[in-house]
Amino acid sequence: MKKISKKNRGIVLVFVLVVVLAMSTMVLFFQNRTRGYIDVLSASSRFQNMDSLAEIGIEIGKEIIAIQQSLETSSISADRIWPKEKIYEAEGMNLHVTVEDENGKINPNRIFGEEKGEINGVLQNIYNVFFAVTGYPETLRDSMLDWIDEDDIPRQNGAESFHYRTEGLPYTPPNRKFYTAEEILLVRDCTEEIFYGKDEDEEEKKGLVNFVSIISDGKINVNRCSPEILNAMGFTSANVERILAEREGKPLAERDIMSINREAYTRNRNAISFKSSYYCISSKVTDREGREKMIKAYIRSDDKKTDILRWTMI
Ligand SMILES: [Ca+2]
Repeated sequence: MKKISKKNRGIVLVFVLVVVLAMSTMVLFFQNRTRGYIDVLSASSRFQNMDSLAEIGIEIGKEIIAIQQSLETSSISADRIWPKEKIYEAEGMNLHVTVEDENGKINPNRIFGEEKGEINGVLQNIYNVFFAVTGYPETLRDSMLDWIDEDDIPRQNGAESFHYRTEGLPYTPPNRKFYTAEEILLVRDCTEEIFYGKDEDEEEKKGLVNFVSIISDGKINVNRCSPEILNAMGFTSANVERILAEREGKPLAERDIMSINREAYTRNRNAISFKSSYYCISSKVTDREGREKMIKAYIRSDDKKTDILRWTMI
């Protein structure tokens, strides 16, 4: 069991106390009813109680973001490895909180501007080269863009409604931005193995979900993104090594990246940032019987405030 901060431990304890109280009151109230009725009720209350713990997980995630944001700029000893993961145990339930930096990823939604036909060419180029660098299928690369773009004309390696109908699928591309990352699983040639990656123990490929965001502002934070994305921007392997080594000590600023590779930086400048404000918090609760509840919240957080942009319960 990992250490829980005093504040979090307090929250969890108060929460557990409330639930235990509520449950014992219920049991007392219904003690004369049939056993089966009580079982049904306690099972449903168990689910509510899992929901509440999952919501606490989101609050813990927001706290992690705030602490990390201040630590990483003020302390040289800050742990700058992302994503952040915390595991807690309470009353036989397991709470697993993961915080991912959405500005460390490529957002295909942002390749398309607000105006009709408006394209962010710099981001599109990073996206295309990224697929080449990592070896994900070109058909998936183009089909994801066809999924978003408003026309029904397939790209060279893409797929529009005709393809999905021919495959006998009950859906066609919605021609709008991805609403959740998991929606990518519906796109032509996206398998679970591609999306989630293979087993890490076997040191196999990382999943696409680690590189693609659907919520960020389209800027990629060079202080947090993966080496594969830096490669896709045109930084050489030697450049990438230097960036990773330097950003471990302190966040890089524009002048630092300029001194590493001015040409690559200048070409991608419009898609690069040095700070993050978009995050995804996943909070998963597992009970003794192995039942799971998961909440995923997309967050925008800057020095002034933290807002939940979108929230899904799985
Ligand atoms: Ca389309």
